[in-house]
Amino acid sequence: MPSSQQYSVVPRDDFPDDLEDNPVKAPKSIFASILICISLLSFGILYLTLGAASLEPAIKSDDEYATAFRDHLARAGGDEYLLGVGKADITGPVVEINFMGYASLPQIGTGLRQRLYARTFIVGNTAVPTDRFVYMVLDTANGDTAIRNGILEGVAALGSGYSMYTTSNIAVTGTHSHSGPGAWLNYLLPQITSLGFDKQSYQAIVDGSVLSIKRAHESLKPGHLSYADTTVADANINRSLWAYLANPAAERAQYTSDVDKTITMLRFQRSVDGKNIGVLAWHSVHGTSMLENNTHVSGDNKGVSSYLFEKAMLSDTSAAPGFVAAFSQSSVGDTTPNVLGAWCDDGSGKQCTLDKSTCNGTSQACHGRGPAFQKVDLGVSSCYEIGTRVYKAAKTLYDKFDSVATPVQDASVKAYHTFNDMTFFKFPHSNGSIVQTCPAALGYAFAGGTTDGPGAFDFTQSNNDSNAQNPLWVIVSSVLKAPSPEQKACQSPKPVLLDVGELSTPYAWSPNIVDIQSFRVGQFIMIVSPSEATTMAGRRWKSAVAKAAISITTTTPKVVLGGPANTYAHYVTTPEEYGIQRYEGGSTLYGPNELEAYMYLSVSNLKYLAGTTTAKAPAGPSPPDNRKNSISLITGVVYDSPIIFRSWGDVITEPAATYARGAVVNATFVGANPRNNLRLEGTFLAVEQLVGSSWTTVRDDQDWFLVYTWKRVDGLIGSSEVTASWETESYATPGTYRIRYNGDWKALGGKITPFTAVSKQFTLV
Ligand SMILES: *[C@@H]1O[C@H](CO)[C@@H](O)[C@H](O)[C@H]1NC(C)=O
Ligand SMILES: *[C@@H]1O[C@H](CO)[C@@H](O)[C@H](O)[C@H]1NC(C)=O
Ligand SMILES: *[C@@H]1O[C@H](CO)[C@@H](O)[C@H](O)[C@H]1NC(C)=O
Ligand SMILES: *[C@@H]1O[C@H](CO)[C@@H](O)[C@H](O)[C@H]1NC(C)=O
Ligand SMILES: *[C@@H]1O[C@H](CO)[C@@H](O)[C@H](O)[C@H]1NC(C)=O
Ligand SMILES: CC(=O)N[C@H]1CO[C@H](CO)[C@@H](O)[C@@H]1O
Repeated sequence: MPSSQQYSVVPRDDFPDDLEDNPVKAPKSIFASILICISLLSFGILYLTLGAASLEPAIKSDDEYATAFRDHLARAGGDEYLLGVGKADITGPVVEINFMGYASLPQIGTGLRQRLYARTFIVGNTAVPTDRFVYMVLDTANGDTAIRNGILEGVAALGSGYSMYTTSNIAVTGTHSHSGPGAWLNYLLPQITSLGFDKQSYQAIVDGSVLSIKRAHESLKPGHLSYADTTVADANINRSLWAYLANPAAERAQYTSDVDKTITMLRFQRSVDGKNIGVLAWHSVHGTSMLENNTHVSGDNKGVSSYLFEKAMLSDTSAAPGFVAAFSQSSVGDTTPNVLGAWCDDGSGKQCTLDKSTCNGTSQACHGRGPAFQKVDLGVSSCYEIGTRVYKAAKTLYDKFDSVATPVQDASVKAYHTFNDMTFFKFPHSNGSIVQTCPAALGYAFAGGTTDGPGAFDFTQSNNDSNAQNPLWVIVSSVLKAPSPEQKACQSPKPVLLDVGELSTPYAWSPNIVDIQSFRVGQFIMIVSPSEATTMAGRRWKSAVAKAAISITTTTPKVVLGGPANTYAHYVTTPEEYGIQRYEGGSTLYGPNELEAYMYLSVSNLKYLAGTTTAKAPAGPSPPDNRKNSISLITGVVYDSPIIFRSWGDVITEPAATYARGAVVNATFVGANPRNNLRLEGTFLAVEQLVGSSWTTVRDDQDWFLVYTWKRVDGLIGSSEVTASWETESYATPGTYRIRYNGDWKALGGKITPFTAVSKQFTLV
């Protein structure tokens, strides 16, 4: 069965033509005055017709919708842009590959809870075809140099119609999920726990990302943008309060919270009928709801927020088919979704210490607790809950958007990208002194980890035994060296544990050359950060840009920050937080002046976002491309055989005859390794419902509550089994169902053959 088309997760848009040949060319001033006139008129008519009490009438038909939209548009103003959205599957190998994020050697995939996606938003100037930008949100831990290079090559290969998409205007951000396959990264350090680089894992992300750009491009149509903010009180807390408290009291007093609780939403609305094609939102919360002992692939809490939003839009008259909702990561550095605080799992019943997050002197027993931590389900319930809280706040904002949003205006669509080498990079501090950043280095606090997990890349902690288990670590540890005196002084007061920026054997360990990039549409400015900014670092960075941007925008600038993007440059804290050297300070790679450097680079390059400019930012030095020379100790699939006395397509354990809603329906099949075929844009599992006399797919791999688990039965024979678990939802419809499993087995000679298996039917009451 199942070719990709059958399970296409992104309904193709209904109008594929690009409007480039037919741009809207009305002079702006005339357009604006007409808008104002219509605005006054239509408001009057609307007021008379509907009466003051029902200014936001319930909209029933598409025609009514379009009429209401035109009225709204007339009231709201705002310029017209070329807008497109696209979404595509980037789910890499879901088993036998180490997860990216916690850098925990035992955290190796065993299945799939939710497919991963690239969500792409294109904004263009209607009159100038080259003035565009492409903001991508990937369900991955971060953006990356290898991935970005692959995407740039893939887009170039799409042909001349795509020549306006370049290194300047493509931003690759990650949601910072910690529950997807790794082994796709450009630098050695994050490759260590994944045992190197895996071409399949890399290619899945690149191919899906390129497809999402293609879809976004094909959907380009004139439309309007507007933005609004809301807050979500209970979806994040600060996980490094001790460091945050080192920031000046007067500065902290300007803010009501020690984490950023804001959701900023940018709405994409097409002109033709006023339907919304997507929302791009920024919110700050770590993708660490799924715990370090979870081994099912998912998009973590941001994956849940997008899933719920897109699902709601399927039956919402305001949304066009193919609606894309992305939640881009923002000032994530010191945030955690474990909102009940960090507690000692040692029977003491105490909270971890504020300054060091330890219990009885060590960090091992200290764990953050999510809202549903009592469930002891590897974070699944807490993840769904945090994702739901953000979704609900975002949806509430969306529902009243017309009455609260600010239209984006001024036709300028601008982007720049430049590489900057942070190795002893000298620049003017805002206080007038010349200061510098340093080659990348990680401090001792890095090895201490966080309350969300005993530490990203925490391979040096504890003892020699765990190190000995990692063959790649054994290979590379011999080249470790002490930092140069210059580096030591530069990084002070950070004590250097891993001098990664001064290591290039066998190849670069961490980026010294980082991507500096920003986008602008009208007064809306996007800082694209390679590092995870802490709350206060993000605030300082955004306000420095907002202050400087007044000179280039025609109305008050609105600045957002998205990342980690384009490469993975760990964290950026304020200098005061850096002085405290908690995990985030220990992971601020380029020393105490890193934030100041980012602010300087963002502000000094703002000139490339000026509406009148045609100047391009200099390319800067090239970072190393390690795709070809990366180590890989990851073995491929050798062959599959069915379990003895069984065949492909056999069901080992059938579901029961009847289930009550809320129960878990399990079916176990003779399985094969899912790395044989990732089934991108397709599905491994499907729940089919009997409707009349035919079976209709009602759940597939994109659904949170349908879980795929793969288990090796016998390594020598090559046999395995797959369990489909449908955690039936309270909203599931009673009826007759069955479960389908789509697999692909590999023969000894390498030939891969698809097969399908179907369970017995069962009843859900
Ligand atoms: C997973 O890890 C958490 C701590 O982060 C722990 O409380 C929980 O018991 C673990 N679950 C299992 C099934 O090991
Ligand atoms: C704390 O450490 C001390 C000394 O190592 C030990 O005796 C005590 O049992 C520990 N307490 C808890 C709650 O683990
Ligand atoms: C400016 O700040 C830097 C970094 O904190 C510091 O080293 C320098 O002394 C300061 N210069 C002045 C003039 O205050
Ligand atoms: C690990 O370290 C312990 C002492 O810290 C030592 O006794 C042991 O021999 C070491 N093991 C290996 C494999 O080096
Ligand atoms: C269903 O399958 C999952 C995954 O293998 C397993 O963890 C769970 O215990 C099973 N539940 C039942 C009721 O058999
Ligand atoms: C606003 C907020 O949630 N602050 C939290 C920051 O972290 C400390 C320590 O975990 C909590 O006690 C605060 O409530």
